[in-house]
Amino acid sequence: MKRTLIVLGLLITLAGLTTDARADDGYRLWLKYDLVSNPQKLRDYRTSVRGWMISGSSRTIQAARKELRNGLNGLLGSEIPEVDGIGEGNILICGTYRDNPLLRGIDLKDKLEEAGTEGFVIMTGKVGGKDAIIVAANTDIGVLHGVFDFLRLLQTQRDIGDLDIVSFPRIKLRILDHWDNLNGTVERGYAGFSIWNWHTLPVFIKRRYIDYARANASIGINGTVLNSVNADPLILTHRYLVKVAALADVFRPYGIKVYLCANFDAPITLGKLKSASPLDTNVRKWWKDKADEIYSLIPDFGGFLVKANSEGQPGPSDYGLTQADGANLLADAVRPHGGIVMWRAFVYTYNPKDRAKQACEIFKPLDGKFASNVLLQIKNGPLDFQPREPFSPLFGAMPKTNLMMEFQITMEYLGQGTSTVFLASLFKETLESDTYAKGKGSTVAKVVDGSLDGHTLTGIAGVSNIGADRNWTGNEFGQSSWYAFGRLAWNHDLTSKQIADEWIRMTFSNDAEVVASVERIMLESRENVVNYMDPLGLNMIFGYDNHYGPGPWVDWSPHPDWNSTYYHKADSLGVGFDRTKTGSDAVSQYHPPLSAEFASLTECPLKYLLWFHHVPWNYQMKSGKTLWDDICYHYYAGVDSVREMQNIWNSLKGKIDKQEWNDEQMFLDIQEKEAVWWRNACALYFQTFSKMPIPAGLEKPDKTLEYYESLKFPNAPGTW
Ligand code: BDP
Repeated sequence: MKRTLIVLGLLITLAGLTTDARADDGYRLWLKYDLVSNPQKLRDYRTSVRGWMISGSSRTIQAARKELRNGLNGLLGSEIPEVDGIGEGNILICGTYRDNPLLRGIDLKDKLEEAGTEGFVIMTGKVGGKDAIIVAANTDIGVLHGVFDFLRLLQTQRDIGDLDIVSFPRIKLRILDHWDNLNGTVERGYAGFSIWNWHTLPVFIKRRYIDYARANASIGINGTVLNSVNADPLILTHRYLVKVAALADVFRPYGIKVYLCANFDAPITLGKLKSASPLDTNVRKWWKDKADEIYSLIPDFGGFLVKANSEGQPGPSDYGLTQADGANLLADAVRPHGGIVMWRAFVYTYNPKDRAKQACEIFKPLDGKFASNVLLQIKNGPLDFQPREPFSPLFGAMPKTNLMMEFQITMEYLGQGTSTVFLASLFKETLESDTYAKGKGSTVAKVVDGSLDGHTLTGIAGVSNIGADRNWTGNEFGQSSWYAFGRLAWNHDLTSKQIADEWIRMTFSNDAEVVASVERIMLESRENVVNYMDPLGLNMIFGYDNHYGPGPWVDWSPHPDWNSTYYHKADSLGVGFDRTKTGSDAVSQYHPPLSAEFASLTECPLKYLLWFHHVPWNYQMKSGKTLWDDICYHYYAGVDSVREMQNIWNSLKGKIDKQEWNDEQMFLDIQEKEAVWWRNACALYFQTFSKMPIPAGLEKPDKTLEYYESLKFPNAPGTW
């Protein structure tokens, strides 16, 4: 009896240990490959995939082989053999047309033509008279993308009985921009230090670099900019380039090219030249030599990303030259090697009238002046990654220029690392906006994918939210926005709901209740944060420097356009920025009929009301409420919805991995407190102008405005 008890005790302890050991820390991202939970599906999959084969021997095919082995064995719960023939059938056959003779018996010509260089075909069919599933592509990287997509079908428990998929990217360059500094910190990073360890490179290759490449390849990302836009010129020294080459080598099999942010003054700081002027022949030679050096180390180097004449960065304006002159200087240097330049449109100097107009004023006259290997990289809104902005009017204003999108995945202005916000809704809102550049239907997506103006060099970038935290993004939900960025870059027709559904199934569970509940949290999350931070088109009312928390009162900056008061313009009459003809006239940067719609107080979409109009506090809204009451209700609804997110999450206890559930519960707790902080601080601050009471029935702020104004966060992450 005693022995039985001891054994029992031991078993219980072991079980406890095993459970703990299995607690998920989020490192595996959406590539978990845990056993398929639905028994019927598991049986189907085991019947359809009795074995698998993949042809070719490149490093890319080796990576795909490894992924298949781990993926299938994990998902199907037993070793699925790699075979060398079709045997009795029900084999998964992967490869290029060129490398796999078995595929030549099937008519794949049209499908493969559609798939292009990075896409793939997945179909069920007969090979040698036997049932098979085929993952075919024109290139090895296409095969790898197809393998990831096939595994996704199993991970999300789709039916694989009758597959007929052709998938290809709509946008050519799908890039993550890291704002990582060489000292290991990350500008606006909320998930710990940089994942690049520059000190131990080029020799030490962290497992994480490979997993980074796998994750990106699984969603079709094909480029990475390794360093911050506020670029340290040192990255271009030989010492660092060797390290960059080591990373490029890790990423190459996964179809990911490396790019670097270049500092425009590098010829001065590194080359000891007197000037960095594009007109100076020594400067031109310096960049050409530098490009030659880079390409000798990294033959497939992608090119440069440049922030010039913005927030203290050097640039061509220092020499009285245009942004195009600057971009073309670097473009000339990389052109012989097939490289490109992504030149940022985030350029502004202090403008007392309206900073939101500047990018258009600077760049529109330069349409047609950029070299063919330059892309102009434009932030989604005219200002700066706010929780909500209308799309930048540059999309639709420069038909002769390659225009690329820049989104921010790291949530500098959207609750940073502590909030749960699924950004697909924000990305989709911008991409689906109609510019009317060539009449109705001229969406931003069509500008970016090149179809509107016939461009083939197209691109989309997302400022990364990845850091050294074990789960990559700090808050695990941050992974969903990284995932969404890649999926939309590949196919912007996917809906936010489809993407959320995939991510939840791969990350948490295929259980119907979990999927539906988490989907609700995710799909509403962006609007919730807008409501308690920046309702009705308010923007830029953040804490100074760190951009953490509310700071509508900030009015002391030496840069007047870094003050919140510059943007909300609250006074005794009302609130909001008049961008109509009576104000800055930014509305006229949009095409009709949008310009007229935005300019009209009654027609302007409510979500942009205070972006375009200075509206009286007692203005009667369509809802029947005064503007003041409406603002208050939005702030309060924002807090209520975070509480609702908490309720939904709490209802999932026991249905999601314990550690993942606990972590999110704590993050939601922080978010609820932050939402209340935002609501109270903003309501009290704007009340000093409106002089109107917070509507009856709403809980009153429990602290004073002075209290909120006194809060300081000197060590908040990501501080500049
Ligand atoms: C702002 C960030 C700043 C970046 C800048 C940029 O606060 O850290 O350097 O954007 O995009 O939003 O260059």
